[in-house]
Amino acid sequence: MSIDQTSPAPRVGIVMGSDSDWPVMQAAAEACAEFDVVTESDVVSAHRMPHEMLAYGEQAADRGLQVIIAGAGGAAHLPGMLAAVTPLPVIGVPVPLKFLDGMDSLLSIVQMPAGVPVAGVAIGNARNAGLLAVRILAASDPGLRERMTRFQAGLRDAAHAKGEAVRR
Ligand code: RP5
Repeated sequence: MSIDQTSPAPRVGIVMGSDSDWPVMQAAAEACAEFDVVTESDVVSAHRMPHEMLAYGEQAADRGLQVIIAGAGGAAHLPGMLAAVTPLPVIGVPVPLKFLDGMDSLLSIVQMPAGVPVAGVAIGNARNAGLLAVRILAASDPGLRERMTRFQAGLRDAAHAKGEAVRR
């Protein structure tokens, strides 16, 4: 296998419990790509491949990752278990499944014990997870912070424009 030494190392790891989560989770990768933040994506199931999942979390920081985004549906233990073995910030994405509308996943992700934080976004809102990862990186990256500030100005302008449409 040849290694492409020209491609920048990923700063954000995006993992999920199953490939069935990808239609939701790809929005996180797309949000990071809007800011030219390099990501890697993979399936790392807490329940079906627990040893690989622990290895991923244990090695993530040493591999150069700075933030982990973890999505799962149902009994969504992946974000919390990764947070247990990495010092990196972990953002959990509750993926809605056929039953319970993602409430099970949301509660699994946010009800973490004191000392082991996982940041949470709304059910299915992987885009916000990507944007939060960019903000975390931007705290120590002035160029990225400037781009995030411009992005926020765009949101403000869009909201103003919506007001124009209804203002009387
Ligand atoms: C969870 O089980 C996964 O994160 C996924 O949301 C769900 C269903 O997985 P599949 O049966 O589609 O592989 O662990």
